[in-house]
Amino acid sequence: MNLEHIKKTDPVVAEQIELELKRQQETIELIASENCTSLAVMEAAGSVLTNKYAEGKPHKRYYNGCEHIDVIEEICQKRACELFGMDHANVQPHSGAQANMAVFMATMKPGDRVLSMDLSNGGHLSHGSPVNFSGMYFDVKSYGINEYGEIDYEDVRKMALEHKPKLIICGASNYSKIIDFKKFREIADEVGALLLADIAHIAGLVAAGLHPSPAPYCDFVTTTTHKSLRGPRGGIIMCKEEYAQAIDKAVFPGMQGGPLEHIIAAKAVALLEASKPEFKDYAAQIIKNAKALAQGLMDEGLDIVGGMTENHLMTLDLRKTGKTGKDMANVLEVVGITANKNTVPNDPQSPFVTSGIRLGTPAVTTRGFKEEDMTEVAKIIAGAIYASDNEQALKNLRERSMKLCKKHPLYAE
Ligand code: DSN
Repeated sequence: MNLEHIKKTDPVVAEQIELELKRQQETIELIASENCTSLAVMEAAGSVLTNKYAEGKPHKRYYNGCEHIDVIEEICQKRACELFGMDHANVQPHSGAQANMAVFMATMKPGDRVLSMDLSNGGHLSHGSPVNFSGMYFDVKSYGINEYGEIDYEDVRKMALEHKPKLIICGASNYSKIIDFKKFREIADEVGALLLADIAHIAGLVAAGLHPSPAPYCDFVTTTTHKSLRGPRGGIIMCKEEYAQAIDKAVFPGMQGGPLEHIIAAKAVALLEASKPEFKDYAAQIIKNAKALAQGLMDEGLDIVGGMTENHLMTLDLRKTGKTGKDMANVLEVVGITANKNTVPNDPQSPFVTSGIRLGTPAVTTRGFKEEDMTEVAKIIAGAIYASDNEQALKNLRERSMKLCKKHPLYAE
């Protein structure tokens, strides 16, 4: 990776970038929302487009000199609509949370009611958590998951009938089962609610046709672009044509100023990559790897919330081991595996401690890990949890994880 200029100008920052590259190369990344984007995406993100102000929409800007920016942003919008089968795309949101915020702003007034998945059951902060704008300004009712780790659609229906929300949100940041968008549509129709699918986690699987698409059923679809979709860090909102104007107005001038056109160019590159046959193979391997990891962990005697995963992620339930998510995520770091602590349903621990660890396979799949590698990863994880106080055992496990990293080099060019 070429850092020629920054090394001269700012060696302190350059050194940290190099160290971060080394960290990524030498650790097994199992944070379910992370990925390793392509060099092509990074070139776009690091391009001269960062210099340009382009408030407004293509061909309706508040600044001159946007002729190339317009072409890029239009290409990005078109690629998003084609890939996900939606009428309209706004590719300017800086993040998934801001994409969701814009949908709230476009559809509701403060105090209006929303029905969404509870954060501790796998939802997202921006779907109505009390500490987030969504929970502060809107009246939020939440559904959760049952003992099988699944959404109970009958329960969602009952809640919708009781609370009559204006907006229903489906989509999660920690849910390992297929989401039935059709059922959500039926519930939304029964109570006259609008339906938003936040597919941030599963966007890559949806793009590859390996998870049912929300497009036929949802009024709005939001996503981040940096998770399983493997693009730059950012967000996109897609919607039915009738909501296009309201969404565009909510993003700008409602919430944001100048769009990050270098990131929009990188989103365009990632969307093109995601439309290729190789990406379908990649997404299929993400799921195979997740299943192999889940099976490996269960074979080692560990519990997974809801049992076998159906997508790219799972939550390890540590309750019967007597260990916490916080401690075990730190132990995994010692053996060269990065993951995050996560609550499990009815968690006796606080959200800062937790009894679970969320694990996902998009990033390791990008590196080329296959099922047999995931079985070895499962053994390393189990070994670390069972021998968390044994320094020598952890050292040996670190050597095994390093061997896997060397077998599948990252950014070696
Ligand atoms: N922080 C993301 C995740 O880890 O799932 C959600 O925004």
